[in-house]
Amino acid sequence: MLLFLSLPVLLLCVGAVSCSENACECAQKACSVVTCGIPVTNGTPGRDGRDGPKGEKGEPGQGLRGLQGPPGKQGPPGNTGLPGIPGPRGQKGDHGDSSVAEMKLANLEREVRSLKSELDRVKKLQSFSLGRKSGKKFYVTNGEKAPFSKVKALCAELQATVAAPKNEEENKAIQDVAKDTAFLGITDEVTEGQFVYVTGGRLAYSNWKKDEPNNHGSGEDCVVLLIDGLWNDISCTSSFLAVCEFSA
Ligand code: MAN
Ligand code: CA
Repeated sequence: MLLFLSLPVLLLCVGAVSCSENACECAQKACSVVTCGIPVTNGTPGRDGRDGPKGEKGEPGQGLRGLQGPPGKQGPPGNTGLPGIPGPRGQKGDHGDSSVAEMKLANLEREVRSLKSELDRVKKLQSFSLGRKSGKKFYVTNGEKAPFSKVKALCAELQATVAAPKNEEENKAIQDVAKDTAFLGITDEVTEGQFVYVTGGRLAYSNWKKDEPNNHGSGEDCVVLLIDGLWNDISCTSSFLAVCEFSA
C-alpha cells in the first residue's frame, strides 16, 4: 500500500535514494519532512481497465448447420470444343442462276466452234475458186463499172482497198482478174503530176503506157489498168471496173 503524501511535501524531497525497506521508510530516507504513521483503510476501487486484445478464432461450433445459400454467379464460358463429324450429304438442289449461265456459255462455245469450222471451210472454198496463193494479196471484182468514188466505197465496205500493184507480179495478178479496163487505187488529186497510193505513200512501181500520164482534157487525176497491163491517167468521174485488193 502507498502512503498518502501531500504533493507539496513530495515536491520538496529530491535526490536519488536506494531503498530496500517499505515505501514509507524509504520516503523518510529521501525526505526528512515525511512521517510514517499507521496504515489507512483501502479506498474505493478504481474504474474498469481498457479492453484487452482480441482472442484467437475459436473452434467451429457444434450447433445446427445454417440453410444453403443462393447459387453463385455463372462462371466464364469454356473453350470451344472440337468440330463434330460431317452430316450426311443433302439432296441435289435446283438449277441455280449460275448453272443457267454456264449452260448458255457452253451453248455459245459450241456455236463459236461450229462457226469457226464453217468459216474455215468457206475460206478454203473461196481460195480454191479464186486460185488464191498463200501469203499473197488477192484481188476480187464484182464486174461492176462505176466512178472512182463509188469504187472506193465498194472496196471499203468489204474492208478492202482499190487494187494498187506494187510490182509487176501484182500488176499481172490484177490484169488476170480484170477482164476490162479497171481503176487502180492511185491518184494525183492532191498534187497535180504527183501520183500516190490512196492508202498513202509515193509510187513504188509504175507501168505507164507511152506518153502517159498526159492529164488530158480538163484534167485526169485517176489511173486505169488497160487490158494489156499498161496504165493511163483518166477522169475520176468516168466509170471503170471495180477491183478490190485484200491483204495476204
Ligand atoms: C486518149 C489519150 C489518153 C486519155 C484518153 C481520155 O486515149 O489521150 O491519155 O486519157 O484519151 O479518153
Ligand atoms: Ca491520159
